[in-house]
Amino acid sequence: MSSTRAALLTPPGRSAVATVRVQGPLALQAVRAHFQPSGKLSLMHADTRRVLFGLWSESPPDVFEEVVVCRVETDCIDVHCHGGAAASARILRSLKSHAVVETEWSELTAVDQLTTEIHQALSEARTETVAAILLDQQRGALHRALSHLRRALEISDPDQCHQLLDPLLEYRKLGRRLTDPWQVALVGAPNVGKSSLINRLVGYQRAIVYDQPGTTRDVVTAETVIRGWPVQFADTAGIRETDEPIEAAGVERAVEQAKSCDLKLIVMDAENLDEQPLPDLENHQILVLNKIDKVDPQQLTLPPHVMPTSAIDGTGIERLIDQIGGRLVGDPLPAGTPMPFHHRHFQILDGIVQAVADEDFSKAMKQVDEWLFG
Ligand SMILES: Nc1nc2c(ncn2[C@@H]2O[C@H](COP(=O)(O)OP(=O)(O)OP(=O)(O)O)[C@@H](O)[C@H]2O)c(=O)[nH]1
Ligand SMILES: [Mg+2]
Repeated sequence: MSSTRAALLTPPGRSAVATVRVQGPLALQAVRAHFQPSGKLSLMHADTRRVLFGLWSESPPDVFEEVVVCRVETDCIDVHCHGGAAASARILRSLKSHAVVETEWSELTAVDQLTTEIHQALSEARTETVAAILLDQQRGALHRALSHLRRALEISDPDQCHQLLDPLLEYRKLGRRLTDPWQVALVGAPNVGKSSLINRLVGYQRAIVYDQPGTTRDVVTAETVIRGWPVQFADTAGIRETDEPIEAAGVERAVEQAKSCDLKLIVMDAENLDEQPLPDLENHQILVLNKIDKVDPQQLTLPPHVMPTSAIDGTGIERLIDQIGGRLVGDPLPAGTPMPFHHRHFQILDGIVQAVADEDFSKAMKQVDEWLFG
C-alpha cells in the first residue's frame, strides 16, 4: 500500500476555501499530474512555502478548478481550492488515481499523540467554553504540566510529584465532560411531571407529556448548555411496581440510568406530599418539588435544599438550572488550567499515581512519555 496519503483539512461543509493536504513520496508526482501553474515557475522548482496559483484538472481534463498550491515541505503539499464540497472531492479523486490513500485530517497534522487528541477534541467541541479550555491545552497547558511532572520524577521528589498530580486528578471529572456531555437524570414516581420538566429545561417539546401515569416508557434524552457546558438530560419512566412488561422494562432502564448519571433530579409532586415524606438526599441528588402552582405557598414550609418548580408556568426553572450548573461545574476555571480529557489520559494518570505510590519513578516517567507521544 502507498505511504502517500491525502486528507481534507478543513471541516466538512461549504466555506470560502477548502484545503486538501497530500503527504508522502508520491505527493509531488501526483499533484504535478493535475496542477498547471499559471506562471512560469513549476511546482518542482518552487521553494518550500512558496505559493503558486494555477488550474487543477482531472484526467482527461473536464472542469478546471482555480487552486493555490503550496509545497509546505519537500513531500507535503497543500492544495487550496473553492470551499464547496465538489472542488475538494474532485482533487481527492484525482490524487487517489495515483495510488494516494485518503485518510483522516488528524493523521496529516499530527505533531505528537497528545496534540492530535487535542485537535480532534477541539474539532468536536460543542460549546465555546469547552473550546476555550481545549485551546488552553493546545497552547500547552497540559504539555507544560506533564513536563513539570517529568522533571519532578527525574529527581525522584514524591512531594513535588503529588503537588503536580493533584490538580490533574482534581480536573479529570471536568475534563471527561469536555468530550462527553454531563449526564443528568430525572427520576420519580409516575405523573409527577418529569417529562414536562425536561421540556422546560431544554426549552422545546422533547418528551411526550400526558395526564396518565406510565406515559414515558423508554429513556428519552435531550441536550442543552448550562454555564457553557454541554448537559444531557435523561427523562425516565416513572418508577412504580407494575406487572405490565413494557413499563417494567422502562422502570428497569430508569433505575440503571439513575445509577450512572452525574446528577439525579428526584422529582416529586407538591400536591401529593402527604402521601410521601421528603427523602434524605445523597450526594449528587437534587430534590425537585414540581406542580408548585397547584398548592398554596402559605401552607408549605420547605427545607432550603428543596427546589420548588412548576413546569406549567416556569416557576423555579431558572433557579433549578443555576443549581444544576453549580453542582456540575462550579465556578469558571482560571485560564491555562491543565486538564486531562481523554480516556487514555485517565488510564495513564492512574498508572502514574500507582507508580509514584510504589516509588517507581522511572516507570512513572515512561508513562508520562507515553501520555505525550503515545
Ligand atoms: N399544574 C401542573 N401540572 C403539571 C406540572 N408538570 C406536569 N404537569 C401535568 O402533569 C401530567 C403528567 O405530566 P408528565 O410530564 O407526563 O409526567 P411524568 O412524570 O413524565 O409521567 P410518567 O411519564 O408517566 O412517569 C400532565 O398532565 C402535565 O401537564 C406542573 O408543574 N404543574
Ligand atoms: Mg414522562
